Amino acid sequence: MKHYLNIKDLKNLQQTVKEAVQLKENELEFQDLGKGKTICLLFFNNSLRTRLSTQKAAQNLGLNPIVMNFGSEGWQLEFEDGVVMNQNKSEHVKEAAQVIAQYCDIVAIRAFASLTDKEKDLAEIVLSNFEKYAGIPVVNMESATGHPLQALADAITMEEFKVPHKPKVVLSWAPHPKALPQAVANSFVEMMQLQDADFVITHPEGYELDENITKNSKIEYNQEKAFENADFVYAKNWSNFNDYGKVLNEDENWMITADKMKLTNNGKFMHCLPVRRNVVVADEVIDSANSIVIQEANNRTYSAQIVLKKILENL
Ligand code: AN0
Ligand code: CP
Repeated sequence: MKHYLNIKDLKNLQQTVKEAVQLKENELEFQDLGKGKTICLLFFNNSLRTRLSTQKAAQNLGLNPIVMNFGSEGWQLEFEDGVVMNQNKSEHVKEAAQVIAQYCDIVAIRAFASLTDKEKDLAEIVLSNFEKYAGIPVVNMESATGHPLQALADAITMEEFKVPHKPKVVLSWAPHPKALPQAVANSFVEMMQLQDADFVITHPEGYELDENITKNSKIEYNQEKAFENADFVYAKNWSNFNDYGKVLNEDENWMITADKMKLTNNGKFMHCLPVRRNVVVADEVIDSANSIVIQEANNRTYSAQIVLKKILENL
């Protein structure tokens, strides 16, 4: 594998999930693979899990990680061609990407959606420019439109908690006071489309995700109906895609509660974290034995590690 920008960059999701579960049993098995090699992790936004688990994954493979909080400590980058750079942007991505590529063998980038400029977000200006100018493998640590390391960790987690029948999996919108990106939901949808499952997306009317991503995935506007017999409930807020970046509905009624979880088939509760308690999910749900959010976060290490392993094997 050259780049990991989208879950579809994996040749075979099911096979990769199995490999990750195996890797987890002996995480230091490939310690020599990354020896003498470096990965730069560039963060244009905050992070807890991605930052720590990707470093851990790199170290498990013998890779040397260099982490930079680009958003707060780097020069502000210009991404447009041919502009007169007499405003607040100090450096063009053309130079920055080429320079960074001299210091490392792989570059991993977190650059959230602006949620103000839909066209630029859909064009993935940060990731695509680094891909164009760096000339080394690029890993997506949550971009404007996707979070494929999270979706792979989610797939690994569902494999570990699998049920003895075709699972019913529900992606449920949940309320949030701030406008959040669609990235996590997008990648979860794309991952579920590669699984043998009864997959349902539920959200208030008007909160449709990008049709180019949801395609013909089932949408059920009645949240309680969607929850019936679910084996996994994956909660996530996202801001409006059509009225781009807007919070149109803070409907508290969409919070994941114990009463709603009672409608499921003893369903497991999942969330990528960070999560706002008693806004997105009630304490009694996230604190219940059916909540697997901590195990899910642990799998971020093995999701990153299997991805970095595949990239290193191809260097
Ligand atoms: C981010 C998001 O919703 O995309 C990151 C999630 C992994 N969440 C927040 O900013 C709270
Ligand atoms: N789930 C996730 O990506 O968490 P962080 O934003 O803390 O990295």
